[in-house]
Amino acid sequence: MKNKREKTKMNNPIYVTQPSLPELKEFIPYLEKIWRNKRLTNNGPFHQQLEKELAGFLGVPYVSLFTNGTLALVTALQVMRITGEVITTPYSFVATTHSLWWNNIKPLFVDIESEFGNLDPEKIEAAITPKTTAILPVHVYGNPCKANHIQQIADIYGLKVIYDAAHCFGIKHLGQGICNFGDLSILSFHATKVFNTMEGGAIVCHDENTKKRIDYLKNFGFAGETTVMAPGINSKMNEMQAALGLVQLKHYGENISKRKAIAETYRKELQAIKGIRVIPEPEQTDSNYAYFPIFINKKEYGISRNQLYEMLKQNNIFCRRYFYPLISEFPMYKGLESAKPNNLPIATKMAKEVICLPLFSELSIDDVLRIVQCIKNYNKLL
Ligand code: T4K
Repeated sequence: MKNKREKTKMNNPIYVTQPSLPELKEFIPYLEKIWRNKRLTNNGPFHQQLEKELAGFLGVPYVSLFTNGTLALVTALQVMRITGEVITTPYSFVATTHSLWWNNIKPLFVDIESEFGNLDPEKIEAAITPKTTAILPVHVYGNPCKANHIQQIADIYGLKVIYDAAHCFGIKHLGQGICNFGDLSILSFHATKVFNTMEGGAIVCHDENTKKRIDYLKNFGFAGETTVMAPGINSKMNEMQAALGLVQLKHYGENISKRKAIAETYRKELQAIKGIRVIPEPEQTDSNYAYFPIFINKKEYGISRNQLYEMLKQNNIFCRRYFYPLISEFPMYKGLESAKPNNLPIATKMAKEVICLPLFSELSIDDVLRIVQCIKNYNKLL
């Protein structure tokens, strides 16, 4: 018989994620420095240091920090002067398409491929119209898009490519930082991401002039004390966020190792369960193990995704159905021709089958096995 304490531990609530934080005492000296020099925001010393350190760490030329990933996306579209219509995926967090809405751009939803859930390059060309100016793909769950194929299409049609790389912190693909693909990439440093500054984000670009333009646009459009070059917005990262980022960066490697061990345990334990599909590990990629999505085939598994989701909840395991509903199903987009489910059969199916399992660096392997056991218990075929 388990004692009371062990039983309570067995039933601890487990959430889909939990932010990694350094020990408070490591952060305090940074706060003391901010208090001493009274530089709180507007490209302060920690902000400048983090931009440099991140560029080195991510293996990219330039990083511009933002207050969050959504404003980085909205600004990235303005940096490239994107207008008219943009090809994008419905299988993402709603901020991807909202960034188009905020720029008065019409989204053209294109279906995804079924292996990783990324925009399917084979379907892009058919969706291009004379008003199309860009492609906005997402490396969903941190699995790389077919970037070379997407670039080929963009080059033929003269389109810009802006990657929503919100899930991609630290990922290397084909021997380089993943944010080197396309014209621009955006990152998110939200609390739920593998690297967090509580809220935060960035645009990665390839040249100094573009970085200048980004930095003007995130600071009201100011290009000097009295010159305003465009109606920019205020989306600057502050010094506390930047300082936290500097401390977080020191612990990134150890956090990723723990995530990797968790992901490997899930992969090993779940592979034999009928009706559960796990995304394969992408080739030539150093992953960040940001998410662990599984896909439930009701017929083979025995119960539906929603039933499993509810049953896990009853066991105090709080998963998320990223990304259900599809963005194209939300009221502000569902009237669009490209949002019709028959245009998006694979995305519709994946959104119906997905559950993201808990994955964060402090999740114990015991808890992972508890989650796996629940999933096994509900499989009528076991
Ligand atoms: N593009 C993509 C592809 C994205 O996925 C996102 C954001 C963006 C763009 C926009 O980037 P940001 O503007 O956010 O930088 C979360 C996040 O809010 C969102 O950042 C993220 N994607 C999305 C996939 O997930 P929710 O609504 O699921 O978060 P929430 O608050 O329910 O948190 C999930 C669980 O995490 C909670 O059950 C408990 C835990 N949690 C959460 C927070 C915020 C904590 O333990 N502590 C916390 O502080 O959207």
